[in-house]
Amino acid sequence: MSLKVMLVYPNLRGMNMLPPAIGLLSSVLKEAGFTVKLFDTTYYEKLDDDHAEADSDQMKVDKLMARPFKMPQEISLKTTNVFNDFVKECRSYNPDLIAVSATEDMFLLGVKLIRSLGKDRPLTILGGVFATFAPKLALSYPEIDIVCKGEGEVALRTLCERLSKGERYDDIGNLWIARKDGSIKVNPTGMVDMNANPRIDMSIFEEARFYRPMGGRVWRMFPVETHRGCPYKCAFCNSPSQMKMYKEEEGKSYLRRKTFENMRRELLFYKDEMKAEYLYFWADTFFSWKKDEFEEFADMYEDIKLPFWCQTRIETVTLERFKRLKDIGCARISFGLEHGNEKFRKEALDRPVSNDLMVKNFKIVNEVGIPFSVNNIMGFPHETYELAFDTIRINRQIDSSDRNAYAFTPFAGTPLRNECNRLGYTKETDIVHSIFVNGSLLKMPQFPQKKINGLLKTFNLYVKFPESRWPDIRKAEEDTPEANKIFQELKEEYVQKFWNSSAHDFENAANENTTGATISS
Ligand code: B12
Repeated sequence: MSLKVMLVYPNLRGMNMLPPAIGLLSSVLKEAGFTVKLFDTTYYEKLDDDHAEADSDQMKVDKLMARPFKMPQEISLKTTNVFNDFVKECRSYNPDLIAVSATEDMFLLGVKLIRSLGKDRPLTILGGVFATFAPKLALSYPEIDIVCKGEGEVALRTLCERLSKGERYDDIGNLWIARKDGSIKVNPTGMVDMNANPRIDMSIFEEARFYRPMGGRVWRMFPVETHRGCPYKCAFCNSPSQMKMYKEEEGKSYLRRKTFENMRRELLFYKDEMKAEYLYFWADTFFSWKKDEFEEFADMYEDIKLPFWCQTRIETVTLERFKRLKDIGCARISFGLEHGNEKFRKEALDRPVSNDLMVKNFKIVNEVGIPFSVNNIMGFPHETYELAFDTIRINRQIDSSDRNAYAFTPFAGTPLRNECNRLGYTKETDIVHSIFVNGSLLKMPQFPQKKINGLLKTFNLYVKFPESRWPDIRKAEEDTPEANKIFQELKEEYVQKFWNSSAHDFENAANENTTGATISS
């Protein structure tokens, strides 16, 4: 009997893009001859009391951050208890190893799932961004036996090989192992060869996981890997810390890309075998290509002819590049703006770019005609209510098709998390969770949570309505029945004016040229 692994993906409902790590690790394990199954919590109607009936995509629509959409009727939610189901699945499958992939927000749900198995449970391993940046904290939970710091392809396969042969596994690179005496065996961190990886295993996911809303429609959509790493240094993001970690521990740059041959093989698989309607290039900064690489990518992609989404920094925009990007199928793009005050953005967030350049480059994207959304963050340490209005003001100068504002979240391993610890807003041992439900997590005297959450709620109204309406919008910031009534009225007016009008006709036209998603099984 081959070794059996239960991959676990604790996830929130409505967080629909499928996790590349799960698909990749499944392929790696199957290629080595192991048996793999997935337990994925995405389509549970209710997870636990922390998440209630939270649906992240629907929340975006409610806050005017994304267009309303209808998931195909065939996608039905599971109304059973997620913990009972997990116990049942584990009892019948009887795995030798439980392997959880989690972001920080989802870690505690993963812990609860393992806890539901009781004391007599299989060996467990945790990987992903939280495991990478808080390995000690993760191992302080008795539910976690092993943590994978950094990339897991080689580490997980080696662990399974050793387990299947009954050999010791406490010397495997990237793994941190909890010992019975409470100490931790730490092994050095190493990088994998991206080009030696197999293609992502799609057969492990249920069919419903292939559908995701984008621009008000639901598409059959798949994630594509081009690069790993990001050349920028944003203080709220984990990616710069990942670059730093590998530089310090391995002396190498984490910023790498797949060969174009490998990318093409993956693209053709999605197009021909998975019948993709849309692709999702998840690289942090799509334009972190070296000189002439984008042109090479564009030539390779040209005949794939599938619409795609990507994200990049506004500094990387040029008219010539973006015309080519549109020509080859870019149907939507996201940019992080994050904060509208130039000085604050540079000093507190380590994003040195001028407002003038941003506004100028956003105009280029409009000129080319690629619909785009702009990501903003509110509630940074040291930020104030007044400073947050600079973010609203700059968004008013940008003709984006959509925009969003999220609460700053102090993720472990980021420079701003260290600042939050220093200021006493967070402790080393805090784990961020329920961010979609709770909004801002920081209790800051100069910018109280209520004020941050009020601005997040009304952000799109402030950006799109004339300033003469701001006194009404201010009333809607509160969380009282009267304020919520005003908010609902303003929201209806917003939908009428800005979503039901002919604004961004090019986007509607682009959508009409494609077939909408349907589910066949
Ligand atoms: C694609 C992506 C998504 C996808 C898929 C998410 C997922 N869980 O995989 C979607 C769109 C759903 C998404 C959503 C969100 N994301 Co996101 N996302 C990314 C992105 C751009 C790439 C991740 C990725 O797929 N990489 C490719 C795979 C192959 O690598 P990997 O996931 O790192 O996995 C490797 C290792 O970590 C390890 N590993 C992973 N799992 C396991 C498990 C085991 C057992 C082992 C041994 C190893 C292992 O091996 C893998 C292969 O080397 C990263 C940024 C980045 N560059 O990492 C942000 C990132 C992960 N996202 C982030 C955030 C904040 C979010 C959201 C909260 C955003 C939001 N406000 O909506 C949600 C949370 C979703 C959730 N439920 O987990 C943060 C996480 C911060 C944190 N510390 O938790 C990141 C790091 C970006 C950032 N700004 O810093 N995201």
